Amino acid sequence: MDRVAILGVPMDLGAGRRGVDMGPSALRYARLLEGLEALGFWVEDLGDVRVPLAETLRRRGGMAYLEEIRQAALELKERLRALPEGVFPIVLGGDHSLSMGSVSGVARGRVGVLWVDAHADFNTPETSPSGNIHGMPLAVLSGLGHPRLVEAFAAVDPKDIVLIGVRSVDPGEARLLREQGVKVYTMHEVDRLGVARIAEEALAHLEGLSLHVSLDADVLDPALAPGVGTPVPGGLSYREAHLLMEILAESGRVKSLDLVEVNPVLDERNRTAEMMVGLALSLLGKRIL
Ligand code: 5AB
Ligand code: MN
Ligand code: MN
Ligand code: MN
Repeated sequence: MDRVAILGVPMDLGAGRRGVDMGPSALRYARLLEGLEALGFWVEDLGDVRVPLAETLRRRGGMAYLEEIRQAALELKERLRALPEGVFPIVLGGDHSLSMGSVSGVARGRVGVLWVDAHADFNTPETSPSGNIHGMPLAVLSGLGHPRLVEAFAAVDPKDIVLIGVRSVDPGEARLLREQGVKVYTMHEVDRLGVARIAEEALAHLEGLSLHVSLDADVLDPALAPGVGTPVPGGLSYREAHLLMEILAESGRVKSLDLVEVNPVLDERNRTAEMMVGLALSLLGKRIL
């Protein structure tokens, strides 16, 4: 694996606040491509998936922009499907609803999903307190939720999912996670067990599977990464986040990555995007020595 493809999804239609549509620009500006090249990868930036501007659309209640989000995620899915085998895709978001397209696009047969996020993103229209679709992608991928999304994107066995860094879960969502047998490491477990043990357990839990990492910027402590729309205190430290990426890199099993939910409008001098780029480089093998 020495080729990386970058694909942006400038979408904020699934989020409650505007601005994550600028995430792909911020991540590129933080020199992702140059960093990857310095690691020795042959990198191609494939540009952005087309996403309509919120200003040109009418918002319709809960499940707002359902069809537009579906269409953008479908385009992402098709573009990932079209990549030659062995190319490592990095998808730049954009709100987390895009991961319906990224995970289903890379899932050739069974795939293990590492969802690294302050939130579980396991709501359905019935359990969601907000109606925002970026709180639903992991449920949709597991086959739960709005039929228009499930028929397009259901792609994973919930038992092949591991959540890490969680500290904000809605009541109905918690029940669904338990029912579906999703493996969840909350911040409580991060504090008790440490990230190294959790990474090793997660790799063992997903034994034999190729892995997709979906990294939501809000898993980081908001003091470190203020550029997110749904901050929750008590997140991963710089060191924990890097160690997690390094252990996953050592496994050699990660085949694709999402960098999502970076909101430059809420950031301080692009530091959240810079942090995310640093983590991506660690996941792709960057070492101190
Ligand atoms: B993110 C919340 N659970 O459903 C909801 O940033 C927040 O992709 C979802 O993790 C956060 O609206 C979605 C309250
Ligand atoms: Mn998320
Ligand atoms: Mn989140
Ligand atoms: Mn968010």
